[in-house]
This record gives sequence, structure tokens and C-alpha cells, in this order.
Amino acid sequence: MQVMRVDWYLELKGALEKEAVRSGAEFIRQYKLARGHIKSLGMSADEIEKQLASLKLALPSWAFGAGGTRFFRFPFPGEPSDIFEKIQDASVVNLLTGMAPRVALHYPWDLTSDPASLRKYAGKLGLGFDAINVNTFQDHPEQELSYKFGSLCSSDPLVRKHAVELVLETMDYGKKTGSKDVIVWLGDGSNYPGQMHFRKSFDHYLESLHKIYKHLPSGWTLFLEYKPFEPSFYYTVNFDWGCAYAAACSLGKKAMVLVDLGHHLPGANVEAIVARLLQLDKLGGFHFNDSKYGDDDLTAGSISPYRLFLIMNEIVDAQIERKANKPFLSLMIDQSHNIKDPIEDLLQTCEELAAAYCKALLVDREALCKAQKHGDPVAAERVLKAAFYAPVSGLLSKVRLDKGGARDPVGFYRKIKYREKLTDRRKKEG
Ligand code: LRH
Ligand code: MN
Repeated sequence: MQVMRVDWYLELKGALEKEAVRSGAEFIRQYKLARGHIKSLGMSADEIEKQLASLKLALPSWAFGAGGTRFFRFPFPGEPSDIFEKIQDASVVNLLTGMAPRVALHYPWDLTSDPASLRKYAGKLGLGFDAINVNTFQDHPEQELSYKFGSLCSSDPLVRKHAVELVLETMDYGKKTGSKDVIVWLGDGSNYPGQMHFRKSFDHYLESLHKIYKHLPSGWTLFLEYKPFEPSFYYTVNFDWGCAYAAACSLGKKAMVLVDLGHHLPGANVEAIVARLLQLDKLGGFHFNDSKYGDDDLTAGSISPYRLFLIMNEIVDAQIERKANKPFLSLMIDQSHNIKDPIEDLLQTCEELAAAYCKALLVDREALCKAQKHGDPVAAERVLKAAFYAPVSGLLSKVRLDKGGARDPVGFYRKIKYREKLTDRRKKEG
């Protein structure tokens, strides 16, 4: 792998500039339609464009390789072979959308002997690093003590000590790559009643987190990510927002809860959980994705676009209350790609998240508040649906074009046959 090549990146930039000129009549029509609609709502299209342009998403490094399930993992052509190639693929998503300037690493999956050069190369490709994720759900090469029966929550104090050290090591690595947050998600739990003590395991969890919290670098935040099941299938120590909230409160101000959309049991009202954590000032950020059944890690907005909009609606509502004109939360994506081209999937994801955020900015909050005051569900629904069905694609394209991106990222990616070119390039690089 010829590390640090940027020629292909500059070439892509050039092709985008040429494409931008050709945006043409359809784009202008869509753009005027969007601005006209926003004006009819009595809102400033310029202000909405500005807020939209402030949206910054973080891409998961682990999403650029083929995901797979326990049944099979279908490789695809031009698959990245290391973190440097994953960074290259992430930079394509950022270049074409203009809104994904950061990558979240996973440790030790993304361990490299030279984190400084990784940081430098990412910088050349317009990228920085977001929160770093620690992996205690696998045993790593030459690891003496196994995490089979838990890591930070293990009943074995030596295993807990080992896991705490791995989190500290992760933060050290994160410091070298420029991260400012660490995400602790644990698979710790049990598969059978009686196998694990519910209260003692949570005590172990808290005891370990306090040791980690004491070593949190200044300016860093500790994100606690909960999940009801998988890989544990009877009990998970940090199984819901209540567990994560209680743990974050016991630690202090620098500990926040991370909401992964796929980490909820069927029927859970995720937008209400988001509103509650915002109200309790303990929501730190998201792992955006979508799901039909379990933690399916599908493309955000692919299954429940209205739910995604309702979640963005809670974010914007809190944003307005805090007089913040841009998201104050960590907006990260966490998906795994079994059948789609990961770059295409993440281009779609960025579009879906931008659309949901833009539509949430168009909610007539005064009218909604009035409907809620008067107990008028129909009026309230009509306010939300008016925003959800608003024609915003022209505005999204404009914001991307203003950032040097593509009017239609997936369309452009396919038109220039990027996957084919990438596959050839990586074959040659061998
Ligand atoms: C757990 C999870 C967690 C990551 C992993 C890749 O399901 O959502 O955020 O560490 O996926
Ligand atoms: Mn996640």
C-alpha cells in the first residue's frame, strides 16, 4: 500500500468542480422550490442554509470494510486493507457530501505503529478524528485474560483491571490521533439466568468506569453506550438508557450517554428517550443507523425515515431552547454493510441525516406549541407532517455544492465509476 497518496483525491476534487458547473436547470428549479417553500413558512432560507451547512457528521472506520453476519461475510472489490485505505474511502464521502469531516476509530482494530502519520494523512484528505471506540468484546492477540465472561464488569478483578488498562491505552492512542472523546460500549452480560449477578456486575461496571474517569484527558468526554442484548442474550449489564444515565450521573459532568438507534427493543420510543436525556442534560451523542428488528445497523432513514425526523426534531427543539444555532451533540454514524457498497451507503446516510435535520429546522414550533397547549393532536401532526414533506432536496444540493461537493453524491459516484477505478488502483498497489 503506497501510503500517503493524494493524487487520486485531487483528481476527484477536479472532477467535482467540473460537475458543479453542469448542475443545470433541474437543480435551479429544485433550489427555487425549496427556498420558496421556506419563505412561505415565514422562515429565512439563508438562515436554514447556514444551519444546514453547520451539520458535521462522523463516519465509522469499521463501516468501510465488508460487515457480514454470523452466517457469511460477502467481500467486495477494492475493499480497504488497512486504516489508511479506510481513511481514503472516508474522505470520498466527505468530499462528495461536504458534511462528514471526521472519522471515529475503533481500538485496537485501527491500531497502527504510526498514529501521527495517520493523523497527518487524514489531514491531507480533509479529515480529523472523532470519538474513539474501545473494543472489549473480543480477545486480542497475545491477550492472557479472556473477556469471555465480561470485561469491565467481569467477576474477576484481574480481568477488570486488564480491561480498564485497555481503555486507558485506547485514550492514549486517541490523543495521538486527535480524538476528544472515548466511547465505552460493552457486550458484558450473560446468556442464562443465574450466570451473572445483576447488582454486583453493575457495581463492577461503576468501579471500573470510575478508574477510567479519573484518567480522562482534559477536555475529553466519556460516552456510555447502552444496548439491550447481543452478544449477550439473557442480560446485558448496561442494557438501557436508565442504566447508562445512572452510571453517567455517578461519574460526573464529563460522562454522557450515547444513543445508538439500533440499541432499543421493538416498540421503544427512541425520540422520547432522546428528549428525556436532553432534558436531564446527559445526552452526549448518537450512533445513527436504522433497523427493522434488532441491532441491524442498516442505512439511517432506510426503514423509519419519519422516526429519524422525530429524533432530529427533538435535537432542534433543544437546540433552539439553548439558543444554539448548530448541533451541540456528537453526531456519529454506526453501520455495517453486508450487501451495499460502503461508500455509496454512507453517501446515502449523509443525505438522509441532512434531510431529516433540515426538515426538523422547518417545524413551525409556535404552531406546534399552540396545538400541544390546546390538546389538538390533529393540528400537532399536521405541523410535523408539513415539515416532514417539505421539498428540501434543492437546498441540500446547494449546501453540498457550496462546499465543493456533489449535487447528487451517489449519482456522481456512479457516473465517474469510482468503485471500478478504486479497485484497479488498489489492485495495482497490490
Ligand atoms: C455495538 C456497537 C458499538 C460498536 C460496535 C461496532 O453493537 O453499536 O457502538 O463498538 O457496534
Ligand atoms: Mn454503536
